Amino acid sequence: MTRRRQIYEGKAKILFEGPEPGTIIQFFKDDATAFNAQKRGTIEGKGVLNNRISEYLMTRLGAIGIPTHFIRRLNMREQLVRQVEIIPIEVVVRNIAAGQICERLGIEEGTQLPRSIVEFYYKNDELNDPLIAEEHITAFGWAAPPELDEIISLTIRINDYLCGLFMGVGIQLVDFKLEFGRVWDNEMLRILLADEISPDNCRLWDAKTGEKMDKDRFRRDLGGLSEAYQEVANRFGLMQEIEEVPDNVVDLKAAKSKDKKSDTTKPDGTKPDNTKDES
Ligand code: ADP
Ligand code: AIR
Ligand code: ASP
Repeated sequence: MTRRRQIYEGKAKILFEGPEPGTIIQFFKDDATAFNAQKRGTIEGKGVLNNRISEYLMTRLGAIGIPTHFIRRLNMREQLVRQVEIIPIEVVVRNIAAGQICERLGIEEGTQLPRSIVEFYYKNDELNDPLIAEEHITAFGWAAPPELDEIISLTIRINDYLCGLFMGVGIQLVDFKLEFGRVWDNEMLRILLADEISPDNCRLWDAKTGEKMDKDRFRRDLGGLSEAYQEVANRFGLMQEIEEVPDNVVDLKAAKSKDKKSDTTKPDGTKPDNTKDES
């Protein structure tokens, strides 16, 4: 297999040039970071799970008319997406108080918010992704006013739909982070939902027990990381096909049995002979 050109390596994913102009490949790593990468670790099998969970959620959102960057999943760790110009804003929706809002406003974790709250953070690791107002976004030209209106209206629709989708499988969608980007379509500038939607950027609580099923298990050293991500996939009926893949590709079985075999899938486009490739 030919090696592909790497465009970017982030904390959780690597981006490669895609097969056609205007496309890129997202490779999902097992690396986990928190608190602006001050805390680092790995969650075995996370890349495989997030690739599949994000595919599922983006596809469901696409089906209700949300424009997304997702094209198709290529294999266990990679998906093909449309390349966008990322708008440097992290859009956070909060339904229940958790994380930063509790510290900032002195609200007890788990408090139902009077209504869903949309917040914006400037996507800038050096500045620690500061909370910003809509005014900053338009004044500094990070997004034009009509783009911001579109982002907010898409975000509200995404939240309504995902709350119901998660509740249907016994999970409360506490909060989550979205990223959007621009593409040119027939000389029209459009906004697409980009990046990923997975337990890395959502807070997900079991509706019955309140158990955390997301990256807070890593942030707060709660253990059971792979198991929590697997349970999210399992609730959506996505685990069976993941488990059917040979052990050495996914390493989920090893993670389950606490066997520390490493994942042999390579991010440079080369793969072991027995990798299941669905492209
Ligand atoms: P980070 O950059 O915060 O460390 P990741 O490791 O997840 O995060 O890297 C993925 C990067 O790819 C992010 O910076 C994200 O903004 C960017 N990205 C996501 N989707 C697209 C897309 N469709 N086109 C271009 N860039 C994208
Ligand atoms: N998030 C924000 N920046 C990066 C991520 N992943 C997500 C968190 C959480 C929500 O946004 O995963 O679901 C709110 O995070 P916080 O830290 O602002 O409370
Ligand atoms: N800020 C994000 C988190 O806490 C990711 C990171 O900073 O690395 O999850």
